[in-house]
Amino acid sequence: MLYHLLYPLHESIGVFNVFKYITFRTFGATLTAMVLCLLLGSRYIRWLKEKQIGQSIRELGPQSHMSKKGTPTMGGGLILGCITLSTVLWADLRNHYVWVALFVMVGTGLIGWVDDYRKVVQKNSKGLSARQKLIWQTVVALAAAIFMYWMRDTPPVLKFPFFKDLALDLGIFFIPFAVLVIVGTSNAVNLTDGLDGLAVGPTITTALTFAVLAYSAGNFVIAEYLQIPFVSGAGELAIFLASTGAACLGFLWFNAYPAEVFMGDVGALALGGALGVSAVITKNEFLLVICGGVFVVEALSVMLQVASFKLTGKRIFKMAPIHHHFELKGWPEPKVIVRFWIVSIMLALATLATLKLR
Ligand code: 57M
Repeated sequence: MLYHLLYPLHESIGVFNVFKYITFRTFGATLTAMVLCLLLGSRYIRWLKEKQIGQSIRELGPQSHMSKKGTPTMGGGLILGCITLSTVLWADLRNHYVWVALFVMVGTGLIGWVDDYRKVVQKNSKGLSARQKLIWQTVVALAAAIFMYWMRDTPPVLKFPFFKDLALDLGIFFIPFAVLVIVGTSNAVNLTDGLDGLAVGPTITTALTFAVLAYSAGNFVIAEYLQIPFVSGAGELAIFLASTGAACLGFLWFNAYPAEVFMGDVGALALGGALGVSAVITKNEFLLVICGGVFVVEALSVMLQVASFKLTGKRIFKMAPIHHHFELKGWPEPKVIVRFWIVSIMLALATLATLKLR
C-alpha cells in the first residue's frame, strides 16, 4: 500500500523514490512484522487467557508435557495478522504471487483455526479429523496451483540443486506436484510444532532463506548469474517471506521455553502452507527439502514409525515425531529445541551454498 501511495510522489518528494526498491520494502516489512508481534504479543496472550483458550494435553505424550496444560494456544492468529498487515503495507499489491501466497497462508490458517476452535473452545478433543483437514488443505492448494498454472509466465519446470542444466518440464503435472508440496509442508510444520519454539525456529531460517531465493529469482541479472530460473515478479515474495520470518521471530519471544503461548494449528498449518507455496512459486521445491530438513525428518519419523508398527508391531523410535524420541532418551526439552535450531541454521547455509555449487 505504501508503495502505491508514496512512490508516485517521488518526483516532488525525491526520497520516496526509495519505495521502488524491493530491498528497502523488505527491510521495512521485516521491522513492521517483528515490532508488531512484540508489541501485541502480551496483550494477545492476555486475551487468550481471558477467553480460556488453553491447550489440553494428551495422556500418551511425554509426562513432562503435563505441566503445559492450559497454556494459551492459537497464538498463530497473531503471527498471521502481523504477516498479512506487513505484507499488505509494504508489497506491490498488483503482484499476483503475493496474493497467491497470502491466500494459501490464510486458507490453511482457517483450517487450523477451525481445528483449534473445536478442540479448545468447543472441548471436542477430535477437532477436525485428519481426513477433513487433508481435504480442505488440498482444496486450498489446488486452487492456488491451478491459478499459478493458468497465470504462469515461466514454464512449469522442476529444478534440481547442483545440476544447473537439469530441468523437468512437469506440464499439467505441475498442479498435483504443487498440491503435494503445499499440503506436505503444511502438515510437516504441524507435526514439528510439539516443543516450545521447535517449529518457529526452522520456520524463521527457512522463510528468511527463501526471501533471499525469491529476491534472486525475481532479479534477471542475479538469476542469470546464479543460473537459476528467472521468475518475473517473484521478488515481491521476499517481502511476504521476510514478514513471515520476522513475525515468527517476534512470536518466539513468547513461545520460547517455557512457552507462554503455543501457535496452534492455525499457526502451524498456515506457516507450512506459506513455505510450501513460496517454494513452488520460486521453483525451489528441492531446496525446501534441504532448508526445511527438520520438517522433513519430523514427518518422515512419523511415517516410518507408523509403517514399522503396522508391519512389525515394533517401533523404530521411542516415540514419533522424532523430537519426542530425544525427550524420552533424556534430553531436556531446551536441548532438543536448540539442537534442532542449530541443524536448521546449518541447513539454511547449505541451501544458500547450493546456489554456487552447480
Ligand atoms: C500436531 N501437536 C502437538 C499446540 C501446537 C499421527 C501422529 C504423529 C499425530 C501427532 C499429532 O497429533 N500431531 C499434532 C502436534 C501439541 O501441540 C499443539 O498442536 C499445535 C500444533 N499443531 O501449537 O497447540 C502438543 O505439543 C506440545 N507443544 C509444546 N510447545 C509448543 O510450542 O510443548 C506444542 C507447541 C502440545 C504440547 O504438549 O499439547 C502434539 O504433540 O500433539 N501425534 C503426536 O505427535 C504424538 N505422537 C504419537 O502418537 N506417536 C505414535 C504414533 C502415532 C507415531 C508413536 O510414536 O507410536 C505425540 N504428541 C502428543 N502426545 N501430544 C505423542 C503423544
